[in-house]
Amino acid sequence: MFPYKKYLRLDKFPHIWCTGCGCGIVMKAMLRAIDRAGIQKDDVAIVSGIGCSSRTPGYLDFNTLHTHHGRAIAFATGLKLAKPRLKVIVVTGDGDATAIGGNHFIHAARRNLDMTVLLYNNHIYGMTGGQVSPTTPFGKKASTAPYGSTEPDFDISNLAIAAGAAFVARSTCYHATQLDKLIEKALLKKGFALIEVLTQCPTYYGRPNRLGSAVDMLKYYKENSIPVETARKLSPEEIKGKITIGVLHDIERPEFCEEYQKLVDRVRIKNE
Ligand SMILES: Cc1ncc(C[n+]2csc(CCOP(=O)(O)OP(=O)(O)O)c2C)c(N)n1
Ligand code: SF4
Repeated sequence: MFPYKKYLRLDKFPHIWCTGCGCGIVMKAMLRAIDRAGIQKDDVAIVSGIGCSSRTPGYLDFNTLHTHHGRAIAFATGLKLAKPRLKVIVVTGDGDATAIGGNHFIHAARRNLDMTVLLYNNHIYGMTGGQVSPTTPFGKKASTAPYGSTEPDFDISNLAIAAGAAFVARSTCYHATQLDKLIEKALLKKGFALIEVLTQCPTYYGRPNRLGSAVDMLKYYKENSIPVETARKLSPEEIKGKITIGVLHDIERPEFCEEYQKLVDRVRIKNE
């Protein structure tokens, strides 16, 4: 069995997550990916905001920062610029990253800042009781939309691609082993790398929307996901309502910290 205990702060358990929550599945995939990528604990910094998903770093034995709601990427930006040798991983929720933290998210992608963002998309504000988030699908119920949301939802992966991210992948909690490989690829990528993971929240998203148990929600991911290679051969009508999974985008672009360092070096030489 994978030696999870090597990476856990066992004194912080039991965790806060509800039975059947997807957060633990993503956390374990991240640990396997770090291990496979051969990255040492002391070379990793994991930064989060506030939310059920953002509790993840508290359970992990790395350099960790649990910051303010929506500000994980802002803290991670400062950390990466001060210590560029660190592998910076941001763990965030759909509310944290695309509502209150939406500007940090798009600008980090635009700058192509070297960090891996692991975004747990459960389509809801889990921690505060199931309010609508920017990824709640149109018509789905939430505590602030008891008759169904009347807003269109963000496609987070497309948002990151449009903003300039170098690497974007999507997966689900059902596809846990694929998730390891995608996170590993993201960790090894230079630049802004996003992994959007569809994560079941049976408590505040599943229950009001009558989606069944956590297992039923996982079955939904299984039955409605299609690999990106297949999706590319289908028409928009054929992929409507489907979850496209895999590496959606992988390009080379100048990275922010390196460009910044070049500027510092140029100015230093000029002033010597
Ligand atoms: C500045 C600020 N505004 C609001 C909150 C309350 N708050 C805490 S977590 C949260 C939403 C979390 O949702 P999400 O980021 O999707 O994470 P999840 O809990 O679903 O994993 C909110 C609104 C806060 N802590 N700080
Ligand atoms: S409220 Fe939802 S996201 Fe939060 S711990 Fe429970 S199941 Fe997970």
